[in-house]
Amino acid sequence: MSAELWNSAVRVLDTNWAGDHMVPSRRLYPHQWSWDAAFIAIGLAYVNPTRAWRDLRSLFEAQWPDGRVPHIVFDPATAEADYFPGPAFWNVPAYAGRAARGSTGIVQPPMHAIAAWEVYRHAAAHGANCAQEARTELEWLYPRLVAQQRYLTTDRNLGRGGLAGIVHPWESGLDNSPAWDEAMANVPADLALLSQYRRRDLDVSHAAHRPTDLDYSRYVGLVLSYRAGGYADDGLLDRHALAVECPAFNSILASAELALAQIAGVLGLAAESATHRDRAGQITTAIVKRLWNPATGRFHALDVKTGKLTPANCVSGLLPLMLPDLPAELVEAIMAEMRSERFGLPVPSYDRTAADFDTMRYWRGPVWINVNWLIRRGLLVHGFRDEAEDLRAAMVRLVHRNGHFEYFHPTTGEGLGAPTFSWTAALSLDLLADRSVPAYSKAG
Ligand code: 9WN
Repeated sequence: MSAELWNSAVRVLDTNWAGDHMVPSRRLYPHQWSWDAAFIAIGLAYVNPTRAWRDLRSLFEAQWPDGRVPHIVFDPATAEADYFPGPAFWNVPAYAGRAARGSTGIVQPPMHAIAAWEVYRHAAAHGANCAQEARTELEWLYPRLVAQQRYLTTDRNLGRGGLAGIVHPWESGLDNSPAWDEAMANVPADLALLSQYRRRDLDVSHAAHRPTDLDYSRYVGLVLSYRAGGYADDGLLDRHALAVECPAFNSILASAELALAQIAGVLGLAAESATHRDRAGQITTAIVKRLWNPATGRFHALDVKTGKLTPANCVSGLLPLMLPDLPAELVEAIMAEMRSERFGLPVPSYDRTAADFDTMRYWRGPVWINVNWLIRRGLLVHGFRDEAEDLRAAMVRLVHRNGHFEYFHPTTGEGLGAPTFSWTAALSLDLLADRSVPAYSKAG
């Protein structure tokens, strides 16, 4: 089974390679996506580390002068009509020597320091040339990864509580999650926008799987609002209709600091390494202080505009398990939630018992491999080795039986969305290689 799965994963990654970057899927997502590139690099490290580094480099070459890493880097060879909203809609000005309309102006979860560290750790296995390449790439990436963290922890500290706020559901990577429903209800929905700007996702996927028109009109409106202010973050909270703090995004933000601590250590930057560890601790403390709800015993997203925690019980609330310094009773609470009938392994994107749990629709029920990969990492960080192994086996089975789909039906396992999806293939390689050593255990 594993050779077959391995080979099929490699084929997907070969098909989706576009010269200097990987597309998540040829038809549905024909550009480069930010957090996809990180998950993809983690898998490419086993079969083609040079491509893993190239993909990360292509993404960071599009980094903005303020440090933000755009959620999509547009491929100039792809027609405007092939993805909506495309380069003309975002209308990003030229920056740092790059042509105008080269990227979007929003971000995605900062998975890249974690990816860079994972690729570096594996490169040594490919011999001296790869080890040298890894060192060079790590040196190139390090200041850029630091700038990315600076942007998120400073310019995006919209709630002034030490966490990064996101201003569009697409920034979460968990786009259509019920976690945003309450906050999105306060965002004006202008359905007329969809006659002006036509959705293209519905041409290449099922309407029943994708966000509704009402959601999409809000997505489009939020981009127009951010764009109107030149994608500036000063005073954004007052003029923009959405600002939320997501437990998953911020857990990745803290984990990125831990990865940077490792990277700085390898680069001989001992003082910086200590600073990154401190920052990880500070973000962890802020996550607990701001996003934990003692009444529900769960982590929730915070609506920064209203100051209220949103009620939905989503997979994002389980991701603080990635944090090594999470207090033991909160680790236990997450584990109890995960083991309950509301979730289970592999973990669905939303509480299975919720009245609006939807087995098909984007981030409202189906299983995603990248999120489960992060959960497995959390299980390993806290020493839950048996469950980590169960989850690894469940993910491998799911992909082997159903294919390298974008996401999976949470009860039947049927593959849904794009059929040859890059991060599913890439993370399958990592899962098959089965590195069960926790990267950041409490013992260090
Ligand atoms: C919008 C590319 C991206 C992923 C996201 C996923 C989906 C885009 C969309 O696809 O988002 O960015 O059109 O729905 O939700 O996590 O990065 O694979």
